[in-house]
Amino acid sequence: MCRRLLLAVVLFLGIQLAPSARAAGAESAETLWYDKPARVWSAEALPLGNGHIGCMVFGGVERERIQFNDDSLWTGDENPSGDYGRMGAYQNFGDLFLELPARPQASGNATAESGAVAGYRRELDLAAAVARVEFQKDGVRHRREAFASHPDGLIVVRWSADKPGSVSGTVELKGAHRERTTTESNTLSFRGELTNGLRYEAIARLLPRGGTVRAENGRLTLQGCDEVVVLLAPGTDYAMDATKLFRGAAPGEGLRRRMEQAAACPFAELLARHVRDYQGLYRRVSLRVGETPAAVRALPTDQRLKAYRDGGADPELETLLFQYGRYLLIACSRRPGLPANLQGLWNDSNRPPWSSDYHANINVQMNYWGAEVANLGECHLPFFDLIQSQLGPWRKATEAAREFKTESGRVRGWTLRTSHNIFGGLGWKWDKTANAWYGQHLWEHYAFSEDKEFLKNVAYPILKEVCEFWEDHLKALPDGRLVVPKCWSPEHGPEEDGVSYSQQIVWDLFNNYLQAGEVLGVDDAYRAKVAALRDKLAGPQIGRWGQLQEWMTDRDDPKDQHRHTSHLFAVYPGRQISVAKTPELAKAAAVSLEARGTAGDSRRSWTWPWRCALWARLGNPEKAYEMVRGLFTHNLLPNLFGNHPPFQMDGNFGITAAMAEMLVQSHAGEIDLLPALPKAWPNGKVTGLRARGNCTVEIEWQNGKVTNYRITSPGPRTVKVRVNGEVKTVTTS
Ligand code: FUC
Repeated sequence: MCRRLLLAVVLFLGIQLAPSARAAGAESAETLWYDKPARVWSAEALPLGNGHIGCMVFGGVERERIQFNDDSLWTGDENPSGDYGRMGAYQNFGDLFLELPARPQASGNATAESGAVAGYRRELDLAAAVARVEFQKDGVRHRREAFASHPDGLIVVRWSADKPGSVSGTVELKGAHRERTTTESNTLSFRGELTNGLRYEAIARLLPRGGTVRAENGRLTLQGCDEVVVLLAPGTDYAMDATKLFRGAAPGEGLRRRMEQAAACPFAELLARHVRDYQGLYRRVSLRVGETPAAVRALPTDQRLKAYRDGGADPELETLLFQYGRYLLIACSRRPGLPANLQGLWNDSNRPPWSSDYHANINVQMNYWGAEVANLGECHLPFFDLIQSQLGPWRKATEAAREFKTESGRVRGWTLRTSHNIFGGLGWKWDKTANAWYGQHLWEHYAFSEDKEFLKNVAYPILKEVCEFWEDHLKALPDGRLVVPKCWSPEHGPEEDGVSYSQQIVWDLFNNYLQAGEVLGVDDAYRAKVAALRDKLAGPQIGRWGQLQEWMTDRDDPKDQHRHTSHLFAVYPGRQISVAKTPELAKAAAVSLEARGTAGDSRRSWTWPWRCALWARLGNPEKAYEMVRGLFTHNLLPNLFGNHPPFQMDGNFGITAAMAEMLVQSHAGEIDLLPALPKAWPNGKVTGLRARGNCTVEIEWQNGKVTNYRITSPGPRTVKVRVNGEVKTVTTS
């Protein structure tokens, strides 16, 4: 039964089980590939993930390294001090090594250096979420495939060869915290406890075919196997629940159960189940914006990146990056699990940059900008799960803070410091309006999905609570306008009242709350109150050189290249300013954005995507495209990871969102098709992008004009669509 099902699935999905013989130029548009093993973890190794556990595959010949993570392996706690240094950090879990046997040389010394290697290739196949490594050595063709399975909850690695009995070597499992690895029949494992008491364990189990396995010096030695499948599962006792002090059951039992279940399935079945699950998300969107010349397409990805940087055209590399953002989000943000952190899920250090934390002044938000529009709404949910689970400690921290004391003595709601961990702990300066920015994500999930249960039970209560916080904390100026007191335009300028970033975000919150209340038909009186507050907020201002002011004081410097474009929030991801509704302000926003330039501090992983989306909203396709090229040219690593520097994942997620914004927009009450299509993409097709109002959009275009489009929704509905500059009212199918 199992096997028949498997065969059907394999045939149905057309899974590439043997993609090795590839003609030059026939590279899949959805594959990253290289002709050398990775040496540098962040720049060259290739990421896999099941939404919760993941790994980086190096593709070594003599010694394959698979560095792995679990998104809950964190030090730290509730951190009442708010001191960033004590907030804790995301930790490396460890490594799995597969090593070829050392060969005796003429001198008789054993050494790992041996025969010549030919036909080397390593790849990451985004269409199947599988990493593959192949090479020929001593007359044997070796093949290693790895994937991280969401349905089976573990990482699966298969090492096979084209000649029977040719898989020999050692398998090692090493923890990143000096644990002792134990061996028991075909199993390696280690366990430990972090300084905060978090318990963790990792298990690797070998399933050999043919040959022998024996334990030796804490490692397993394979001799003359036809192939071996390694199942790898890390886990912790983290529970996303403050009432349980963020701890649950010790991980061992669950890991062993998963191992047993997976060990009973043939590799092909594990693979088919994984691919079916993954493609259920990944295949929803397809994108073509042009054809890459065959000679360029045939190059390894790192060489293609170089050619692109030299000014070459490679539209398929652009769509590869677009899909890579979707791939990465599926790989690191699925229920049950934590949301994508600064490095997504992938971390090889116990002291990662910025603790690999959740940064609330742009980074974590950007991670999720593409979730809805790129048709991965489910991947947005771990972010909301984390927010909900942290509310208790965040309320407590807010109540205890000097900054938020009120005259009545009562503190309602919560807000955030710039960084946070997974135990309710906050770190560094307060980023007061981050609460409202988080609220935007909750609203947007509803706006795209129209999931009323979600709106009622999850989004609305949080939006209302954050409105109450701001009701209590806005300050009235002598002229009656309301301002956010003593705030900071992220990492730029003085702390003062009425900073544009904060004003715009609170406007966005109030507006989202009002719409949410209207949809649910609740809280009329409170809605009237919030509407009045919104209309009194000090609004965006145009300054002395025609720019959109970053502060109430007109002090913007036209030469400023600061990386943050916080005062343009109202254009994207907000919707207070638009070309159609507020043309003067939109013009001023363009002046500010142009002045920020693209040099110096403006070159960061996340700056290009934000500016790309901003230009897309401002209706400037060539500028938007310049930002796509800028990211490729200045802030991508050979494995196409965003580079802040160092490696930071926001740029990958952000560029997917921004490219989508060039193709479809739906923030202004209509579905705008190809609102910012650059000359570089004259002909193309996109399917599966989402628009607000639970719509799915397909567009074909030729010579820059829409030639065909289809808007679908679960039931027929009337929507306004802007097509080739003309607004039409259509009924969806
Ligand atoms: C914000 C940014 C930095 C960096 C850090 C992780 O503070 O200003 O550029 O991305 O987050």
